[in-house]
Amino acid sequence: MAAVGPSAPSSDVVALTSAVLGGTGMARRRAVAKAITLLESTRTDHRDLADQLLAVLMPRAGGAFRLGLSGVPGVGKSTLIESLGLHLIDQGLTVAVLTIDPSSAVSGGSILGDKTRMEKLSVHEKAYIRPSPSSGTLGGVAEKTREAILVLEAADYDVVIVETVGVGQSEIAVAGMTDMFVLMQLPNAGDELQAIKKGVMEVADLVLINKADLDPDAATRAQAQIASALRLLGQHGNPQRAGHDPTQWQPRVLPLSAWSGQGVAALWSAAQEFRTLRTGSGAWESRRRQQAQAWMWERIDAGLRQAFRADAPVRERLLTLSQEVAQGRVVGSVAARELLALFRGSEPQVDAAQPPLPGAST
Ligand SMILES: Nc1nc2c(ncn2[C@@H]2O[C@H](COP(=O)(O)OP(=O)(O)O)[C@@H](O)[C@H]2O)c(=O)[nH]1
Ligand SMILES: [Mg+2]
Repeated sequence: MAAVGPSAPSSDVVALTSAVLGGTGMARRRAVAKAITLLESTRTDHRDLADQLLAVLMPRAGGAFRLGLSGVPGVGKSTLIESLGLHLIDQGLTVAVLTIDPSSAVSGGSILGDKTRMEKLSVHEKAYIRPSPSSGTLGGVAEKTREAILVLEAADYDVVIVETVGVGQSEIAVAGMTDMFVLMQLPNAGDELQAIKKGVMEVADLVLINKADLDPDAATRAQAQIASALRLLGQHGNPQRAGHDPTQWQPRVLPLSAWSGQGVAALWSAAQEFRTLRTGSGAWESRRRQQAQAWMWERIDAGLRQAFRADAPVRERLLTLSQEVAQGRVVGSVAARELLALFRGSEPQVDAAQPPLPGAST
C-alpha cells in the first residue's frame, strides 16, 4: 500500500487496475488483495483512489456466480467452502471467498480455525480468501464486501462465495448482494425455527442439512421438515414463490456432508440449474438490478443519517429533544420535524398543496 500516498497520482490506480485485470495465479491474488485493502481504507484520499479504481473496473465486473452462504457457527461453512472450492477448481473454475462478520472486531474472528478448515483452498493459486473487514457497522462491512465482489469479478474469478455467520442482520445483507443464497442447517428442529423467526428461511434459495454423515436418518427427517416449512412460506410468506411454475425456481433442501464431500457435487449442479432457470426467465438480471439500486439507496440513507448526526444545529438540540420524546413530553414525529428543519437550515415548510385541516373554516 506504500505506493498509494496522499499525493499519489492516479497512475497508481492505473497500475493497480492493470494488475487486477491482467494478472493470473499468485500475481492476481496479490493485486486483488492490494485493491481490496485500498477499498477498506478509511482515509479520504484512499477513498478517492478506490472510487477511481471501481469506476475503471466496473465495466469488467458482473461475470461471477455470486453465492451467499450462511449458518450458525460450527454448522460447517468453512468445511464446505474447502470442499466446494476444490470441487469448483476441479471443474476448471476459479474461486474467491469473502466473509462478513461485523462481530469479528470483538471476537477476533476464527481465522485460525478457518485456515485449518480451508487448508488446501487457502493456499491454492486458483483461490482467493479474504477475511471480514475487522471494524465497522454491518452497513459499512457490507459496502466493502459489495465493492470487493466487483474487484474479484474484474479479476475474472468465476465464483465468489460470500460467507456470513448467522448473527444479526448479516444474513439478509448477504442475500441482498448475491445471486443465490444458501443456508446451512444442522439436523435439528430448533435451528429451523430460529431461521424462520429471523426471516432467513424466506430468503434461502437452497437449504443444506449438513453433517448428514453423523445421523443420516435425522438428516432425512430434517430435510422433510424444512421442505414443508419452505412450501408453507411459499404459500404464505413469499408470493413470488407461490404456485408451481416450472420456469420458476422452487427452494430446495439437500443433505450434505461437507466433511466427506458427499452432496457437494449435487449442491453445485443445483446451483447451475438455478442459474440456467433464472437467466432464462430474466430473474437473474432483475435481482441484480434491484440489488444495485437497493445498495445505492441503502448508502444514501446511511450517508444522510451520518450527516444528520454530525450536523451542529441538530447535535445541539438532539439530546434534549430525544429525552423529551422518551419522557412523553414531545411527540416523536414533531421532534423529528423540528430536527429535520434544523438540518435543512430552515423553518418547517408549509406545503401549499396540502388540504385544509378538517373543520378549519376558510
Ligand atoms: N461429522 C461432520 N463434521 C463436520 C461436517 N462439516 C463440518 N464438520 C465439523 O464441524 C466443526 C465446525 O466446522 P466449521 O467448518 O469450522 O464450521 P463453521 O463455523 O460454520 O465455519 C468442525 O470440527 C468440522 O470438522 C460434516 O459434514 N460432518
Ligand atoms: Mg468458519
